Amino acid sequence: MVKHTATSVVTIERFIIEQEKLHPEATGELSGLLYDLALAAKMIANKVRSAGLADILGATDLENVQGETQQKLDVLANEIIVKAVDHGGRLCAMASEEEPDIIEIPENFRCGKYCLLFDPLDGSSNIDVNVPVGTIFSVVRKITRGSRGEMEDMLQPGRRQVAAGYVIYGSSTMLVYTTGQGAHGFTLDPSLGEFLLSHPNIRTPDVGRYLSVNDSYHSQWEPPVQNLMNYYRGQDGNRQPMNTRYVGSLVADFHRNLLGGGLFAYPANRRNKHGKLRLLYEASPLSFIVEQAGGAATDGIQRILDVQPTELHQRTPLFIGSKNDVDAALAMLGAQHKSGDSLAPVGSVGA
Ligand code: P6P
Repeated sequence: MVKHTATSVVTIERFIIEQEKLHPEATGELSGLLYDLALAAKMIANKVRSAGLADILGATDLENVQGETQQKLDVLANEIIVKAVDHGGRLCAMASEEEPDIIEIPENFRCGKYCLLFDPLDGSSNIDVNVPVGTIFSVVRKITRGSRGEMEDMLQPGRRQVAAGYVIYGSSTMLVYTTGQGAHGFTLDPSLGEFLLSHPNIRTPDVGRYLSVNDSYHSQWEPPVQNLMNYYRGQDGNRQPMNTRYVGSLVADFHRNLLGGGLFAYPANRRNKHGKLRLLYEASPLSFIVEQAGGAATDGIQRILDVQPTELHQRTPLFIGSKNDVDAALAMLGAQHKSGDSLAPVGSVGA
């Protein structure tokens, strides 16, 4: 494998081609899909950057499957991704946070062997106040017979992913992805319109500096979760206190912690009994990336990548980031689950 450093000028397209060479059996379909996703990211970045100027700020009167008012940029980002990938012949179906059901490939387009699941614009409630937002995507192979994708193809555990990535539209636009050969970051050079390799082989520190959690739910967490957060804050004397950093935009919080070391937690609480974040197109892809960077991710009971999905938009509790800190979550929450005590299982997964 060619070892790249951040100083070599490598476009994402060239990097994808070199990665493809690591798989002699590769047909180039996955590479083509990744190119299309990089193009979609550039198009969404353009819209996000100009959102303050054009009349696309603010909510539409549409509601998405989550019952949330759709931000206009959400709608645009969803359309951009679908139109960028639906005709390339690499996909047999798609699923989006913004659409209730599977997105079929139009009859007049050829179907391929992959399924794409994505959150087109995560954190969209932050759009109007200029807080970084992000796109998250996950790619799995079709496992059912026939040419068109089915729900069974979508409901695969995260360990079956063949690729995962996110785009953060922040002070710069970055795309981070993995195909199982490490996690690699590319920064968009707006003057070239190219994603250039800036963070080859990302490694996340074993011990986190930052704790990203919404403390306003503290009273709604089960006691083991409260104890875990006190541990992270050094209140029980067993750990150097972590600094709290919480943007309220998953991709922004995750990205900072990936590079600097940290733990992002969205536990189940009385308001979100199964957590708030989505398994298939938020927790699973970010878990694939963090494990490729030496980190870990759990729902409090098991590895996120081992969770067997049952519904397209199911939610999951999420503890993700530096390995030692995720191990602490498993030790303190998994024990509660193993003891079978009366508390509701913290990592219980459901719709
Ligand atoms: P809360 C944004 O709405 C989002 O889906 C994630 O991006 C973010 O991490 C989380 O919700 C924030 O949720 O309940 O802390 O506002």
